[in-house]
Amino acid sequence: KDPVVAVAGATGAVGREMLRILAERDFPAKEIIPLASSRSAGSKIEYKDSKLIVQELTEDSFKGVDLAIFSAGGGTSEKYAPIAAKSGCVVVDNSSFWRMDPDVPLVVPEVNPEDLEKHQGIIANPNCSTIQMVVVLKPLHDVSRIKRVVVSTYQAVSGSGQKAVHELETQVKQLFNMEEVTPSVYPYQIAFNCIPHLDAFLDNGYTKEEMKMVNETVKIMGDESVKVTATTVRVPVFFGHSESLNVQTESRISREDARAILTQAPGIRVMDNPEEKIYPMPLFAAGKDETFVGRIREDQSTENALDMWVVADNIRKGAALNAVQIAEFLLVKDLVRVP
Ligand code: A2P
Ligand code: 11C
Repeated sequence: KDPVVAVAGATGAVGREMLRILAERDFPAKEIIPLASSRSAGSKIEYKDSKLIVQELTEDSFKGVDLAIFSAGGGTSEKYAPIAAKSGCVVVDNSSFWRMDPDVPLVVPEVNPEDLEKHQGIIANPNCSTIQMVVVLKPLHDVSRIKRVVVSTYQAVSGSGQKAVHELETQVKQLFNMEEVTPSVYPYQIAFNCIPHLDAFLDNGYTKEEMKMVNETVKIMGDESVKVTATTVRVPVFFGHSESLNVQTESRISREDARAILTQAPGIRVMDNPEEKIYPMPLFAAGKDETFVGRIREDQSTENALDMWVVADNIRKGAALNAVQIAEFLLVKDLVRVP
């Protein structure tokens, strides 16, 4: 029997993409219910050939709902995910709120789908910058254990939601018209700038976004010995996060072997032909499902390390697609039920 599916945050950047992906992949749902705040209740949202009416998210929203995908902010997930699970609805949550809870699996289907078997009603979708990194790390780790990763990110404004996409668009127009720019989502002008500050700073000098990459990677890979250090940077790109990775392994993996391993791995497209100017870029990764890898080379400065450049659509694989893939897996394995 096909499940009744709710999408909480259906009017947001990720929620809209979730609906598009559910439709594109013809997700077998008996009914799709778009939920958002009272601000957008009653508005219409397209799904396949029909228009769905957005409903206000309330404590009663999950009666008769089998599966809910949330992307409406951490506070909303904190409050409503347990209410949904209690009423028998399995939640796939895109916020950061439940990710590090030991009872909540944190899943990237290409990496640790087996963790879904032990869900208790809530499943967490990792941070976008973590997802595209672990998709690439896992197949290498399976060949030679990863000891250390140094990552620097170049993250698109869509990671901060619809308002931030609008802010970059507006600032570019204003600057071309010689008008003054007033930042609102970001602490500084984002147009023609790079901001090394995503989310709040912590006492250790890292930002929350950077520590998500450290802690989530260990949980997803199921290996505390994988050490990660991250510098996360916001860049004036609309869609598609890029990452420079330096990956140190226990034994040597040659450039050719790395290409072969990654070519065979699920969810990855190797785009690595420097002579032909072929390498991944957000310009081409936006709107695509795969995680793209290129500029693969052995690190000349040390032993057993690889450098590479990884790009993925942060709203698709980094959020909406990964969540829908989790939902598909739950359905196939008959796990759309709260134990
Ligand atoms: P709304 O459009 O009604 O404000 P984004 O990440 O692009 O900013 O989108 C956030 C999403 O989360 C939107 O769909 C937004 O709905 C929804 N949302 C935000 N706060 C709440 C809330 N308190 N209750 C329900 N939905 C919320
Ligand atoms: C960004 N990674 O690009 C953030 C957005 O924990 O889900 C997602 C934050 C999260 O701004």
